[in-house]
Amino acid sequence: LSRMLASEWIHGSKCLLRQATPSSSVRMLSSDSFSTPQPNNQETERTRSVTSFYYQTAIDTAATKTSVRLTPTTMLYSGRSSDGSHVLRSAQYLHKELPVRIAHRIAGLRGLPFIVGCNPTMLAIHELYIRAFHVLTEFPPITDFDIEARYCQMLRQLLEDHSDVVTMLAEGFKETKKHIKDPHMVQTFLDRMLTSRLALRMLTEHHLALHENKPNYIGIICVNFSPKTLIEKKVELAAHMCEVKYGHAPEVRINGHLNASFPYIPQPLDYIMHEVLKNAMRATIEAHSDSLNHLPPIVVTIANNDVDFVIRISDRGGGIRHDLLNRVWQYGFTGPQQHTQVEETNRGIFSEIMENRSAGALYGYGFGLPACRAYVEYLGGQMRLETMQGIGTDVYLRFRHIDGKLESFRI
Ligand code: ADP
Ligand code: K
Ligand code: MG
Repeated sequence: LSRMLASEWIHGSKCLLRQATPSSSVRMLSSDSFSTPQPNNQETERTRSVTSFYYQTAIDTAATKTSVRLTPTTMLYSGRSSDGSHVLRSAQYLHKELPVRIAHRIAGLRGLPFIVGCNPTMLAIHELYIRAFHVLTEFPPITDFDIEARYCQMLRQLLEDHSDVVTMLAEGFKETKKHIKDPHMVQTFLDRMLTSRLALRMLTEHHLALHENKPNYIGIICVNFSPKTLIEKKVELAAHMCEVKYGHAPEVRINGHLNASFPYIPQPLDYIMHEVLKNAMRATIEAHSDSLNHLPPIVVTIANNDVDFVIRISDRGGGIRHDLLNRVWQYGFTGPQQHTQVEETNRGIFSEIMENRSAGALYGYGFGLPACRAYVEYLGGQMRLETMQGIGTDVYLRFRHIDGKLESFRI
């Protein structure tokens, strides 16, 4: 119900809304903490339009403010105090900052072409953001630890409510693809949306993590982060997914600066490594479908220095064709599937539906490469891809140190 209300704040048109209300409303309602009674009389209608007007203005005002971005070192050094005052300060910063960033996202959503913005999934995302703006701005000033604890509770709920947003964006754009004339618009919108969401989640999770006393961590910053350990963990997960789908997975060898360790934020790297490894594994399997028992290994090399650290993922998955090389960086582009022996069994309409669903986990939305590049660049780094057609692909991920010789990124 409250999704309907908020959707109306977006477009102010009930008939449009009725058509557009998605069947997935259950998902939205499950975490609804402030549903509104059915508006069935004039009184409620009036209240509703007043509320709607108020939030629209509040959002517009917030959207004109610039966000205050922090360096990880600031987060690191403001992350300690014996009386816990740093926790209150951190919450006060978020209390001011989050609505501004959410308002920027809402402005971005509002700037989408009408036909895209009307898509039910896009409307649902729009509404999640308006609702987040509402809860965040309604929250009283954080003056003591009790209020701060309630604030954390609310943040946890928001993180949970927004956990599907990337999948929803992928679905929303897939559904509206045929109406989009300007692919550049999608690229810019999604780059901003995804990196801003990453930043919002990092800030929020950092604050929540300040309450935990996890060894070697200050908030979300690991003080002795080891790339090798993270890579090993991600290899295990990707190999498992690959085995579930194909019955086989290539071996992954890690070399280079295996003992490197330094302060870093593992969370975004976790996502990026996962996507790149999945791509390398899929390519390896598909290029060697006739010799699944002798798959060439994927080699991951780590190189660390006092400015940045580099991770190279080399596969022998046959490379990327010239005509696809630019398209692989487009959101929503997913390469043609080479049929493997494993997949060719059991075809038929039903098994194809099932397969697509499970495939979504390993690949399929075409978000992996572009999202990774947007994240890497947000983190002050670079993502490059070198491919040798007929042989394989090298992906280079370069990440700026947070305490290195050169200035770090800001979150
Ligand atoms: P998805 O994996 O969902 O298709 P991505 O953006 O991760 O989306 O990748 C887009 C396409 O780029 C893949 O479908 C595949 O065709 C191609 N690709 C990506 N990485 C590799 C690789 N290492 N080797 C060969 N092709 C690749
Ligand atoms: K892609
Ligand atoms: Mg992928």
